[in-house]
Amino acid sequence: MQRRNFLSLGLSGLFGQVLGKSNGNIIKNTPIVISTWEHGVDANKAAWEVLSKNGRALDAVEIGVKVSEADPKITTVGYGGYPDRDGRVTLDACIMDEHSNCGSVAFLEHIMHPISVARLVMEKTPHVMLVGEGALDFALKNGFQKQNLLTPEAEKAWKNWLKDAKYEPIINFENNHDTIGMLALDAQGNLSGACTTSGMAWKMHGRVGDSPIIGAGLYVDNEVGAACATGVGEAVIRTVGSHLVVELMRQGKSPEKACKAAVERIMKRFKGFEKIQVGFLALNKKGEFGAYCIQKGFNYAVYSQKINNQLFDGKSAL
Ligand code: SD4
Repeated sequence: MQRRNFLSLGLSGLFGQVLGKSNGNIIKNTPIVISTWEHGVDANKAAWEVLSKNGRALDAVEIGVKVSEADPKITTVGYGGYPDRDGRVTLDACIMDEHSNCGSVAFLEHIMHPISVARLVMEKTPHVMLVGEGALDFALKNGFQKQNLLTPEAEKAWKNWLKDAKYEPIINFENNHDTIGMLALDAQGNLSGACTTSGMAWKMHGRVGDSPIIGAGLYVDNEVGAACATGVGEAVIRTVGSHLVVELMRQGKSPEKACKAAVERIMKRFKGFEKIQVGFLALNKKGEFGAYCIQKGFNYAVYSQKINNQLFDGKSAL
């Protein structure tokens, strides 16, 4: 077990980790929330506040990922996110509920909580997706404040990057702080999911990744399960990864096996997969969860009555 896991677990966590792994992550668990990477632990705490009071999974995932969006230390999501090659922070996010309602924003600037704008797109418009200026106008008209999201630290990192200005995405960027994807199953047995990111650091201005694309970065089917993705979005979009994971669960695969098959699909189709990371996380209708990724180092946080908000290491192909 890695040191950070050990430190964050405590005794009940350790028990849960063994339990989780020895059963191949097939613990019946309702409600439950799972989310990508180590910062998922703090996000899960906020989501659990909702779920443990019999709240709706949709509210839980929105409230949960907002924690990461507002944290300036997380340089891959929301405020404090690293900018594109022109020094502009542009955000992508989407949300999906148990009725297959979904909302999304992409290439959105100046708004700290793109996930809440995505939810409003879902609830207040006839559309699924708003981008760029249109998404910003919509947010401002609905009471969101315009903010500078480029922190001094992120600006410094960008200026440093400009010296070479090479676009070479780093595997497991920033010590396991990356896009947050969160999936929840509530006490009523309903699933929802959310995904939010500042995208790949130093991307071209205007680039949109998988995270706001329903089916790629996130997919929820309340009859079957939910899945989300992290890593190089271009590879995820090409395989419509999260939708693929859900469809594989529909065919009877466990969450982990479904994620593994989706990762293998990417490795078969994506030249140069050895140099990139993609990780999938999945939760089915029974509260079983699992993950799989290309490279070692992907982890995810799980919070339920039985599992005390602990980190699991995703199994990897390489
Ligand atoms: C993107 N998938 O914009 C996001 C980035 C990410 O872990 O998830 N990094 O392509």
